[in-house]
Amino acid sequence: MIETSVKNKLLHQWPPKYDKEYIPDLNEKYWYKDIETASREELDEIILFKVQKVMEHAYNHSPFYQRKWNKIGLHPHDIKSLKDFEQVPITTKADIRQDLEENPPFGSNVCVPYSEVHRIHGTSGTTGKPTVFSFGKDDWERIAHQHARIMWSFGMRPSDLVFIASPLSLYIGSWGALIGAERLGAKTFPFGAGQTGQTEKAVSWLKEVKPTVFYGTPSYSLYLAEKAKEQGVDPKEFGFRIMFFSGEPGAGVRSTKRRIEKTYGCICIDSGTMAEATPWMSNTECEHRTGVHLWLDVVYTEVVDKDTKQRVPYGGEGVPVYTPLERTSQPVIRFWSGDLTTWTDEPCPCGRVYPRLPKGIYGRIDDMITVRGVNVYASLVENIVRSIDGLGEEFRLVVTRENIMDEVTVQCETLGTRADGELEVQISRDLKRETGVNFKIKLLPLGTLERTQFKAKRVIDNRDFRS
Ligand code: 8LE
Repeated sequence: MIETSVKNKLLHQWPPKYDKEYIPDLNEKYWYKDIETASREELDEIILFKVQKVMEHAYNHSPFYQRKWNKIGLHPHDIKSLKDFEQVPITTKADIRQDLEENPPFGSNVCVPYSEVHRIHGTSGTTGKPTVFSFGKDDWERIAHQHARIMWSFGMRPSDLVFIASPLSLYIGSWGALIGAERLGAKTFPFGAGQTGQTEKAVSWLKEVKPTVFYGTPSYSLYLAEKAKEQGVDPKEFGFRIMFFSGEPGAGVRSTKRRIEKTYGCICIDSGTMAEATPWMSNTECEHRTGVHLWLDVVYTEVVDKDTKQRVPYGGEGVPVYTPLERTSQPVIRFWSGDLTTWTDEPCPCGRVYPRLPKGIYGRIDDMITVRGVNVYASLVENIVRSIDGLGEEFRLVVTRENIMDEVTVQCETLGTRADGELEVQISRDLKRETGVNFKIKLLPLGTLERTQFKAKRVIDNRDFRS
């Protein structure tokens, strides 16, 4: 079945109503060819229409945004171009947290009546008050639809069986992957992760059931591979065709991507924005894996300077700021991610109009360590550690301050196949070449560092800033 002229509809209808039964012809490359291969001008026209509508909706239904915008005399009617939109104030996690404190339990930004709330989710963070998310049913269906559409772009089809290997609780990642796969018509296996003994069980289930697609965190996939090998199973035996990831850097780090693809014999797809910006798959690689595409008609993503907050040109480095364009139940407008990336509008062989983050998201502003004036991200070290023969996958960066000098020790595990001295020299030389900084190296036996079944925390900052 072909749905005609979606582009035209998107310029006249908000929130958009999509055909619930539609899927493209099986050998069709695009879900909505007319949008995905539109010109940049046509895409911007759709984005502007949706930006205006979602702002109007927020202004009419969200006391949170009314307060925020009234304070500075901003009205959605003032936004006549995407350039105007760049002046709309940013919304931060702290703003949302404060609102939740003042308006418990759901905050003052839920724009549908309580009776229409369909799903409650939350952040899985361990510090502070968790953030609560309320999704209306229509939003939930639109999220599923957009995720299905994006999954199509990396080659998922209804004949696939998708193994979901991340926690099926508060974490919106697992649910977003699940409902997208269901909407696409694929079979799903919501296995979960995080319980004691679950990974060993995963190995035997995978051998039997043979899912064709995997979803989880990159750290977890490497841990699963380790567990499989311990049981004498080659991870290639699972038969994954596609493995897609969100939640942390890794799938966009060159050497990690290569390791995952080699270990499993699959293609490795990077994806993911933030829970608040759901549909979080709006940043996702296509089958060509040239970096995540920004599906701008789904979530309007801008990359802005971390200090001035002004948009950076293509080629520049900055912080992604997200505006989901179809959310009626809990819209967020220009949501600050705190992540770091670079973007480009150079074409991709897939032919889509969407710009890309060629290196994905490679760091967080608050996780970046500045060592003697040089900015160092865990993912940069990851890229080097995982490209060196003789090292395991796991590593840590431990930062200490001796007198007034910062020292960073890179701890990594050896496979025992090469002499320690030789490895130390290579690690230090490669790190120095990439970063210009001298690191201390500490080699540990395989299996020493703690593994995670979810998102890894690899930077340990032991500096005491009080003295
Ligand atoms: C580099 C996107 C989702 C639902 O999987 C998720 O992890 O959302 P959550 O829990 O709100 O965490 C968002 C943060 O995880 C981002 O700000 C970023 O720091 C990190 N993150 C998520 N996906 C990626 C990522 N970092 N690459 C990714 N693909």
